[in-house]
Amino acid sequence: MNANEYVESVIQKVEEKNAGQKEFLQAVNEVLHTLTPVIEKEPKYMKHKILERITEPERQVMFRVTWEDDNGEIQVNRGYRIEFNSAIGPYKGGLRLHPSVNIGIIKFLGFEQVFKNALTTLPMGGGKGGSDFDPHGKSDAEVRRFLENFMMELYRHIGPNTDVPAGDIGVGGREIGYMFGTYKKITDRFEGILTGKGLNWGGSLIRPEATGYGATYYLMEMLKSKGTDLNGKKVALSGSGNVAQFAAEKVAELGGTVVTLSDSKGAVYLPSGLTKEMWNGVYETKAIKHGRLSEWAEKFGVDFFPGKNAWQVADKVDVAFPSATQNEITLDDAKMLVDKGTIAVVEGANMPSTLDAIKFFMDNGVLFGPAKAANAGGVAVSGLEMSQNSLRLQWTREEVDKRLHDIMVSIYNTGEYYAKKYGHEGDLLLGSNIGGLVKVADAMIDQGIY
Ligand code: NDP
Ligand code: 2IT
Repeated sequence: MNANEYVESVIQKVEEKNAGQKEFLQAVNEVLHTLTPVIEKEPKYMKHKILERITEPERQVMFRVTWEDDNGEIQVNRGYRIEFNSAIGPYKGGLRLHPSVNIGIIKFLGFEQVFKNALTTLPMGGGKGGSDFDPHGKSDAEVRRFLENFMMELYRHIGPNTDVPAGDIGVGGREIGYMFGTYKKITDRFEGILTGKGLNWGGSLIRPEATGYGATYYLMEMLKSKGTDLNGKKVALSGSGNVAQFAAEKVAELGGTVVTLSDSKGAVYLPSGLTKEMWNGVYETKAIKHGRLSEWAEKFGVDFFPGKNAWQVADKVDVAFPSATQNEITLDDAKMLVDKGTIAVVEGANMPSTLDAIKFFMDNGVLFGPAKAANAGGVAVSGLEMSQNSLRLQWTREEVDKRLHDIMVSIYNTGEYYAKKYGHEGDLLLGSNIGGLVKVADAMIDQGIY
């Protein structure tokens, strides 16, 4: 069997075993197809059945979460924790709370996380979890009661050297706090079982900012490779949550103009850019009050376009910076972005571009910064939070930001290096996938057959 046949045969087996898990199958297709050149040159990966092993989670936990809403009515949700791969360190990855969450979504996220975490240079395996609980419109007390019950099961599967969850969509500082408090109450142990903790109780400076800042640092490396930077560039951001907020802040700081933001209800267009005052308002509306972008738009006298996405509302886009959710850039969106002048796409969200959209960008010479490299800054600073917890120390803002910046440059260089080494110079998707694979696969081989 040659490398190509091997890759196709594994994809086929994964499709048979995981029928209906469309996001997971999409992620596997995207990654495995880029690995052919390394499989061809390194027969050990086929011999050790690395692709069969790396696409099968080590452990999958699914559980019932029962809680009481404010009317005293009993509600039932489903919880997940998928411990995907621990070859290079404890399972690490976020928890997502969104009504769309199902096994296929958590598996795609866990699979991506394995490669992403390997790229960070830090010793972290990959995992992901969450629930189909919808935080929108829930009171603070309902969110707390849900999370207490969620942690009553999750606590037995996690630990500072076993599995360390963090935030993702719908999980920020408030949620991490409720979960940490519950874990402590159950176990009587104060330990680093979650990252994204509050600064007074073991959190790291720069963790809230890390994904958005890190993706912007990565974007700067992409632009530098073409002899340019962010000055005068119009940047279309999607989402208005954690990643979008801090991407917006850093883009503006480095000379770019943030022309769009969005949420699940619609988008805003800001032809002259997001000001500092507007940014403060977004942070207050979304991060503190858990409100809607339309409320912010009304307050600041900005037009809100219901049902539209960020790509549709902007007239001109130099850089597209998807930071909301998966598959938010379809082929049609990609064509529209290229028509609007897009020269670079940097993925703040996980798998925001469909496979045909990615191909279209690459075929049209658009610089493409793939999610598992570009948005790895969040988990990287989570890794630094774990280091600080182990040392029982807290580093300064400057120290963490510098380490984050260095890690993002290293991730960019790894992608470039492997793309060139395997004959696809400039293809950061292929280079990053191969870079992540070789680290994890070699560790798996070293550790025997398991
Ligand atoms: P938040 O919950 O803070 O924000 C999510 C944003 O995306 C909100 O504006 C939300 O709108 C919007 N959104 C969510 N789902 C949809 C949907 N189905 N359609 C349209 N818009 C949607 O999450 P984060 O900012 O943390 O996460 C954003 C993305 O970044 C995700 O893909 C996540 O996996 C990824 N990521 C996050 C990291 C982190 O450290 N937080 C690290 C690396 C990647 P609304 O408010 O209306 O729901
Ligand atoms: O997708 C991601 O990398 C995250 N949601 C962050 C995970 C983490 O453990 O910080």
